[in-house]
Amino acid sequence: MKCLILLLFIGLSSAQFNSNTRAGRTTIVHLFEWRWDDIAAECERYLGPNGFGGVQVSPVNDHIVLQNPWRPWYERYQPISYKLCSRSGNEQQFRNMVTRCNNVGVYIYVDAIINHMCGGGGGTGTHSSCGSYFNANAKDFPSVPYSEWDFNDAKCRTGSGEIENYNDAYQVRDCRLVGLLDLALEKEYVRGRIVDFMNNLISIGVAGFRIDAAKHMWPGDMKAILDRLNNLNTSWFAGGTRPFIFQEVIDLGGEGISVNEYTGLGRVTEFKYGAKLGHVIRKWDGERLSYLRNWGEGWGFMASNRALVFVDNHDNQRGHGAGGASILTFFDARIYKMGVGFMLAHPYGFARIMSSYRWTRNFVNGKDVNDWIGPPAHADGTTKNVPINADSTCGDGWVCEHRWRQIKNMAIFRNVVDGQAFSNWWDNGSNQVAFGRGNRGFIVFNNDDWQLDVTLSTGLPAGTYCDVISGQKEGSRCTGRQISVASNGTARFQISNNDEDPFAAIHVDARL
Ligand code: QV4
Ligand code: CA
Repeated sequence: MKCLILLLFIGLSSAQFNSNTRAGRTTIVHLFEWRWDDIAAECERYLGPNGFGGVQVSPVNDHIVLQNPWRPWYERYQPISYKLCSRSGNEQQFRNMVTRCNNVGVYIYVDAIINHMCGGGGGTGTHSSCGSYFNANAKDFPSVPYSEWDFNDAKCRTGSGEIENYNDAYQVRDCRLVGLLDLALEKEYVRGRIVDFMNNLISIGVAGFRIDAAKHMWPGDMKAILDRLNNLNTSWFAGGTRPFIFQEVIDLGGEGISVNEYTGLGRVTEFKYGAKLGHVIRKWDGERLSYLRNWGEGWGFMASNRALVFVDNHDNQRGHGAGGASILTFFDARIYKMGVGFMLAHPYGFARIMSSYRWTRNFVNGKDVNDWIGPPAHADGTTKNVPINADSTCGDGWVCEHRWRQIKNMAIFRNVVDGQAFSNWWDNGSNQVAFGRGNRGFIVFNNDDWQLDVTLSTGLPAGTYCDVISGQKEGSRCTGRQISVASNGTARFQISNNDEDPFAAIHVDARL
């Protein structure tokens, strides 16, 4: 009996840490600001066939529409109600997307904005994506409905009503984050509205949630909400499946709030990961790739089975949030591909790939004053569709990092080596490193300023393999370099520091 209770407890408590992705699918991709119709098509034509596990979508609910600056991406982080009409499409389009993606085994993860509503200066009127009336000054959101009693201002004890000191946990949870009207999450009524919103999404078929601004909510309030979420829709998921939860908590160390307060509730974003990896690959502060030997917990990160990892996200790729200038993004494509390649080859954490749109940066005193620019849009503010070019890249300003050959192939690599141990590490004491994943895959990086030419133990069975970075296996031929693994498992690698991509990766599904 004791055993049974213990088993039940482990079963229940581990559930929300599980990504719910289909067996053999190990990554999700953030299709930032994509329209629902485009995501549905992408699931069917690209993500499903290439083994992606799911999509993090931009906020799904009714949000403010801002005109100064013109239609910034961040308007979607200012909820007006929990109706499902957003800049990405209406409710019917959202439902259609969830069904079509689920049907090809690519699951949907919703960015849930439950800490706050719009900014206190958001004015009054019907300038919301659903056209809902609201009055931000009076804290009146009749489409939920919320009224002034549902907000925190009385509890907040700073002079400005804003978070002024991140070392004071009370301010961080009870005051306004950049002026956003802060919800009183200890109120049963408020919890109920949020639970209804999230359970509605679960009934539609989503597989989990990114919890925005989790640091700004008391863990106890969050737990009360998360405990009331329903199991996933059994049209697609096994009975009793809990929603996957990953919480946005930025903890680079040295603040009043630690990720440890949240790791019991679900996974947590590991922001040290991208910040440190950026330093290593840029070779800043004396960092070098050889130091990655004990990457993961050895670097002071949270436990691997609690971490949601990413090289960049929609905030820190444009200087919002945390991480600073070290963050690797598509703007530095060559080193970005190495960073994402490293993340996808390495077993630490559950990995999310970023997929962005391009904007023109304009640095004034070190800050990009164009950090607000919204997605590619028509003159009336409607988001543009994502056109696919003949070479399978995207047009109209959509970057589609997930379609870059090297990144797509490394997402497949991660699936192929899933469950295999980190093995056969090698380094030259500088910036040339290699490691394997059991007997399923092997990767080699040359981030030094000279040639790499070395024979290494790969752990792989003998054979001729196609490097999935310089090319890929197509039918029985290889469009990139070929690597032969001898019967003792060794292979010679030669990677020039001038190669277009100075790394190589082989795995058992790319054997010729
Ligand atoms: C401004 C002033 C305030 C003033 C207010 C008056 O700065 O001092 O009180 O006007 O109304 C936008 C503007 C911001 C403006 C605010 C309210 O940029 O200047 O305040 O709106 O009108 C995104 C953007 C924010 C944006 C917000 C809401 O990054 O710039 O604010 O959306 O539109 C911390 C948190 C972390 C957070 C990170 C960015 O711990 O949780 O900052 N990350 C998440 C999301 C992020 C989002 C939010 C949280 C808020 O990933 O994208 O912020 O939902 O580290
Ligand atoms: Ca709060």
